[in-house]
Amino acid sequence: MHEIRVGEDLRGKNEEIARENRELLKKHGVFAINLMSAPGAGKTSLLVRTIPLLKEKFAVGVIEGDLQTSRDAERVAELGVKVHQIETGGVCHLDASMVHSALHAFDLEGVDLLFFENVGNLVCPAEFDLGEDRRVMLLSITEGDDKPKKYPLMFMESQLMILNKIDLAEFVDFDMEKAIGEARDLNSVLDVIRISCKTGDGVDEWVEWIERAVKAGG
Ligand SMILES: Nc1nc2c(ncn2[C@@H]2O[C@H](COP(=O)(O)OP(=O)(O)O)[C@@H](O)[C@H]2O)c(=O)[nH]1
Ligand SMILES: [Mg+2]
Repeated sequence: MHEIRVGEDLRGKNEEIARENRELLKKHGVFAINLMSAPGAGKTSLLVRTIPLLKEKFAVGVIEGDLQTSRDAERVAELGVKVHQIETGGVCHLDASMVHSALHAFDLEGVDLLFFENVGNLVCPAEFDLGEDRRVMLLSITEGDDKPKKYPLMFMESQLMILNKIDLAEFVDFDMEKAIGEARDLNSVLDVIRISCKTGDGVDEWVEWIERAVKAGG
């Protein structure tokens, strides 16, 4: 009973700070995308592929969430965009207060498109609003086509599912139609884009999705 109450308090507090983040981002004209997936699905690879294309159109910033190490932040910083690292020290997701501190460390006037690379985990990140405008989840086809049913919240809470690593399709038994069908049973308006961060297939479609989302606003 006690544990449940603590959980609810934490979540209520998170909602409050997420609202503040959303207002802060709006005030500075920043559009924010929260990228979520299991570890290794390709979040950093997607950013590395996409940022050079986006840099022509947007002032891009990235908040990198990692359990430990700043390796991803270093990979992204090499692309010449603003990066802020959050090391969660073992916490399995980013939360609104971590992002709040990071937003204050950023010069938001110099940013108009901000990505949050969440900690690799298909469960906890979906429970924490960070104040983002869109939620995007990656499912790599090496993870199995049964994931939507096993981790429903992540699929319900996202606006876009990216099916990544499609270059490996001939080597893995991943039924794309089944995975998409089961994800849309959970979320009938979920957009889907098939991508390979290795070959670049589908990356243009993803950039167009971002442009449409930014135009539509938060
Ligand atoms: N074959 C293939 N490998 C990929 C693709 N995207 C990412 N990877 C590899 O998957 C591993 C994990 O990628 P990473 O971007 O670090 O995943 P993250 O943990 O979600 O940030 C790396 O070895 C990448 O090179 C892809 O589209 N195809
Ligand atoms: Mg990463």
